[in-house]
Amino acid sequence: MALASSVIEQLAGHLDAAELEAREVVKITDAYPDMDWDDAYAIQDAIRRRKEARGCKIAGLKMGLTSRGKWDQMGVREPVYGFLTDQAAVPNGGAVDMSALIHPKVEAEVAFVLKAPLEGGDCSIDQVLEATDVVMPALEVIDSRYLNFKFDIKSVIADNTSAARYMVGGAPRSPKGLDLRNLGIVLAKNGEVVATVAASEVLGHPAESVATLVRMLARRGQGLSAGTLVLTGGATAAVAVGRGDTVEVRCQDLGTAFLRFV
Ligand code: OOG
Ligand code: MG
Repeated sequence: MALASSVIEQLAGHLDAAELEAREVVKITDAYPDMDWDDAYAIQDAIRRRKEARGCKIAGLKMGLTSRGKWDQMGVREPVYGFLTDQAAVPNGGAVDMSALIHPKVEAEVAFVLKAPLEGGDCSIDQVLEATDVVMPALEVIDSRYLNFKFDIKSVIADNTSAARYMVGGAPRSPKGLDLRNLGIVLAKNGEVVATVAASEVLGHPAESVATLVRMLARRGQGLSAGTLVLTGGATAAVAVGRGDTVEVRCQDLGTAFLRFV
C-alpha cells in the first residue's frame, strides 16, 4: 500500500459523492500517481462500506475488462472486479433514470449464480461449472465517474469498475448441456443489432471469468459463497445510450432481456 488510510477514505468519499451527484471528476491517479493495486481495491472497499452504511445490500460481484471488444474500446487490458448492490438492480424491461447518471454505456454480459462456494488460487472452468446453479443474460449499465469516461486500471478499480445499474433476466438455466463457449450473444439498440459475438469472447469461456475472479479474490484471502451472482464482463464494446433508447440482449438458449432509458 502506498497511500495512508486517511487518503483512502478521502478518495472513497470523493468518488462516492461524484456518483451520488452524477458529476464527472478527474481520475484519481492524476493526483496520486504512486497509488498501487492494493490501494485501488482498498478505495473500492471503502466505497462499499459507505454504501452499506446507507442501507445498500451487496447483491453480487462483477468482472470487467474481460473481452477484446472492451480492451480495444477502453485501452486497458487487464480484468478487474467490483461489487453490485441491490439498489443498482433494475428488473427486466425496467426503466433506467438518466438524470441519476453521467454518461452511461450498456454492456451485454452472461451472469452466473452459484449453488456452491468457490475459493482458491487454482480455480478452474470445470470447478466453476460444477458450482454453478444457473446462467442467464445480463445488461450492465456502466457510468465511469471520470471525465470523458477515460481512466487507467487503478483509477477504474477504485471507482468500483464504473458499476452503475444492472439487470439479469431471460430464461435462466443450468450450464449442464449448454455449449457456453459457443453461445451466441446479440446486443441491440432501438431494435437495431449493434454487435453479435460468441461468449468465448469473454476470456475464451465465460466460466473462465468467474474462475479468474475466484483466483483474484484468493490473493486477498477471500472467496465466493453459494448463491453469489457474478457478471462476467461485457462480451462486446459497450454502447452509449441516451433518453428514449431501449437496449436488448438476446442470448442463444437463455432468452432475451431489455432496459429502457428515460
Ligand atoms: C470498466 C468496467 C468494465 C465490463 O464488463 O467490461 C465492465 C469500464 O469499461 O468502464 O464492466
Ligand atoms: Mg460490465
